[in-house]
Amino acid sequence: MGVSEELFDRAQMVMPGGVNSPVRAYRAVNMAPRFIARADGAYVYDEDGRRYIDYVCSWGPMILGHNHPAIREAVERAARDGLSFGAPTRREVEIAELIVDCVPNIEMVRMVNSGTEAVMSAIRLARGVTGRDDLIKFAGCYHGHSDSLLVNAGSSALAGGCPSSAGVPEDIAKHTLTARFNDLESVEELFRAHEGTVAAVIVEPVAANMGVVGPAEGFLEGLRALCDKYGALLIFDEVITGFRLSLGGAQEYYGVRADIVTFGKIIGGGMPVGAYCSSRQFMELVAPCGPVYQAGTLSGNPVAMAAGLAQLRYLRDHSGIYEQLDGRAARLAAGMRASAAEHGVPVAINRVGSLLSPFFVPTEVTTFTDAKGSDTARYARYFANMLKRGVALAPAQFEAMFVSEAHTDEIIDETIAVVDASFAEL
Ligand code: KE4
Repeated sequence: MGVSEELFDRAQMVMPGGVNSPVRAYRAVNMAPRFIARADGAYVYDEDGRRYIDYVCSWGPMILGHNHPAIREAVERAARDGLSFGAPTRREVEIAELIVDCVPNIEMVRMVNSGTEAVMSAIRLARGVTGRDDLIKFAGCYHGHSDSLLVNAGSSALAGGCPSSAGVPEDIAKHTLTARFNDLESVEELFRAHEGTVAAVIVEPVAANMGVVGPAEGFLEGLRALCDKYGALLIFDEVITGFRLSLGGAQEYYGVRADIVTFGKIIGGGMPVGAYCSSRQFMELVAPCGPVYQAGTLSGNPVAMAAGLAQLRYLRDHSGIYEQLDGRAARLAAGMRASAAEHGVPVAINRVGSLLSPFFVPTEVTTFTDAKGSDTARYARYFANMLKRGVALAPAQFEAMFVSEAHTDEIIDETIAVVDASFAEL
């Protein structure tokens, strides 16, 4: 029995599933989770001292790798001046100005403490702006755990068998309408059936919570057109894609403008931060300026802002990183495909920028239906093969691999070799 197993036994006595977020429990891969003691660069180290090349990257925030000196030093400096004041601070202004400078089509930012809170608030804003109640989301997309969004959700809600959570009143769930990702007709059907009642369409511009599934040609543009036609707002949930696909996120990457954009993960540099952003016209409906209420004790926390600022400033000042990450992820994907072909493993490797995921199916994966056809038992075996060889992946099929700046060419090559050995054993 290792230390992780001992800690897991204790954890399950005092925390649901022994974790503070379901996916970490490793239930989809049928093994005790690794308890991580520390991380540095591209590596995490478990409580037994084992080192893993990490492709979870805290589910996206660690785009520069772990323990980056610029971020660590910024946090240390900020912490020395106090942890939380419940008052406005300089760094909140600076990070809001930076986000407005980098991200197209937004004029104001409200900081919150998680992606869930950002999306929950964005939905409330859209309902406040339009005076409408209904929301269109896509089956298999995940937008955090607020009630309106736990309907046909992806990520661990899907993997854990509860894509529409218990505890969400029907009176709330009925306002969430579900369309099919990459199927514009399914969206227009809902608009026609709910004429004048849809406040917003919310989409992950790149679905990354069903595994990675990119938008079909014209899909995002089509959503923009349908929202304009039916008077609804388009919300891009960029909690994953924000500052990952490009400095300007998916709006810049695809050239499609959303009305409200949510962020999380990367903008916190590893600390708990989310944000929702829009035009001045819309954001000035948010308290204390207007009737849409939203608040938070630790929103804009000075230490969290220091971490986020350090990371976003680095990305702004090293914007060549996006081409670099794209190239490394492309090489990794190519290596995985070559190995799969050599070993006769039926797998589709989807990639968008530095996001990628394998689906163990013989066909391509361009829809949620395709993704759900993946052999999740084979994914579990693949996961275990990789873990025992020192590579830590998402412990569930319906997630993404995240490539960071710390994943050097040598580490990518090492990963490809481990993939090859793992595929050979599948
Ligand atoms: P958080 O509340 O977990 O910070 O963000 C929710 C969220 C919102 N929108 C998108 C597109 C997201 O991917 C997420 C959270 N992502 C998951 C990973 N699939 C977080 C990991 C977890 O749930 O533990």
